[in-house]
Amino acid sequence: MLRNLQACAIALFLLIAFSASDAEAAESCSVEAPYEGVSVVGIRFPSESSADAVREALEKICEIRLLRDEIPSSSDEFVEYMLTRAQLKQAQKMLPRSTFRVLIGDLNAAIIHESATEIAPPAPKAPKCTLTESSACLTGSLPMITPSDAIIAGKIDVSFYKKYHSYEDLVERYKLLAATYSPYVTLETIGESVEGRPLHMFRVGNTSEAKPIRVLFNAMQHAREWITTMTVLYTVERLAAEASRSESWDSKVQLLVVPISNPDGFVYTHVADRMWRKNRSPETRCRRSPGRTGVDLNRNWAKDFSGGESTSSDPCSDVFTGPKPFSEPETQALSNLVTSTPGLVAHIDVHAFSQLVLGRWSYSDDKPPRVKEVDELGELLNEQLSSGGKRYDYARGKTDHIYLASGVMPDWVFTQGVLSYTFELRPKTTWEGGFILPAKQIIPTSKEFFKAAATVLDYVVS
Ligand code: 0X9
Ligand code: ZN
Repeated sequence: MLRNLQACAIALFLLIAFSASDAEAAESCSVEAPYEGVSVVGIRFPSESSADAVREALEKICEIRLLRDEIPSSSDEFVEYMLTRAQLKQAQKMLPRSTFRVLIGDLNAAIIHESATEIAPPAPKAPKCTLTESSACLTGSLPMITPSDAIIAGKIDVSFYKKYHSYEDLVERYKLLAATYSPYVTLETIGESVEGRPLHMFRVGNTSEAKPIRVLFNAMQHAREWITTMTVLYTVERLAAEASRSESWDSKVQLLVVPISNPDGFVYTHVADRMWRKNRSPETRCRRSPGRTGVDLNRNWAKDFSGGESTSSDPCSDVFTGPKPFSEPETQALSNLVTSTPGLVAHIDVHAFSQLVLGRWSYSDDKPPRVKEVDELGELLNEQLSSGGKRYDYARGKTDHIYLASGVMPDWVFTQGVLSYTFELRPKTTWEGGFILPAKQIIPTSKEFFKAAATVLDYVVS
């Protein structure tokens, strides 16, 4: 009843606001980088029809842009939009104050602040390292780790993790790590991105087992989720530093880590649009806004491909599935890796944000096979992630914390007999920055992830 009344009130508001807003409607605008004057706003709709009306009114000013694809069926949730100044003004006119909340007042300022929170001293230029010239490379003045110290102390130089890095700096670090911790760590290439960048993979663990157990982590299918790469890289580095001096290193488990699953998208977030999510496939063009062309890699997998949950066949959409399952070289490389890796038993697809461990199916609320095992490990991982003082939650489906999604990686990996999870790292809410996590949180986030990583490795052995 109350909801109906609210819906009527909004409809009335809209009628009045529409006539008053012709001037704004004429104003041309788009929600695009560098996001000057853009806010992130959560709107609670009393009913689906009021949601449609509000969306329509905002679209008159500019194409509406969701922060991420979350159109909840239960209207109790806030749907989060990136709104231009004109759209925000319009929303303020149309909606009762209690139905919307400004979560990030100035997205552009948040992006600037993200990198500025930790000012690292300028690093001396690293010598160019290649995998084959490890010792020559390591004699130069290195900005990052002093390898022998790290090995002896079993510690890592964390200064690298005080800020986010460019693609080139990360690759430099990969090479340095592989050279430093050889033969415990090797760096391989599992394929190429649309734009021809190598898809790097670490193999961590120098096992002499004929049939080792293997675990796979991959990060950054979504380009804007910068924390994910920093976190898995920290984990490789710490595991290598600690395990390379331990007798028990030559164990039964080998860890495979793909730190950047979407390198083109990642580079694009640095040079053009910090909020970019998809890959950079030019194949199926977004005609009305060519800059938004790309495929959501985490909708391009074969399980329930193009199903009804959080997908779109519109190439402009952030959840565009692509033309067919595995149409993208990035998902082809990752899926080939899964099918061609003997002994693979567990997998984590690392994302941000919401502080969640997502087990079970993503595309449906049905219980998956092995549900007891899935939940048992999921809860354990969640406990470890939560041990750093931030609460994570283990989510079992739609009713729990996040929307369902079709065609995602962990669902397909699970069909290959591998226990598979999505992690959504810090922060918990958009209000805390959402995808824009201040750099000073890289190390704490990485530390809690490291604990969860160690737990998976223990779990699969026992
Ligand atoms: O939309 C996605 O692909 C994931 N969220 S993100 O903000 N990192 O983009 C969530 C996938 C949903 N998975 C499950 N419900 N298990
Ligand atoms: Zn993601």
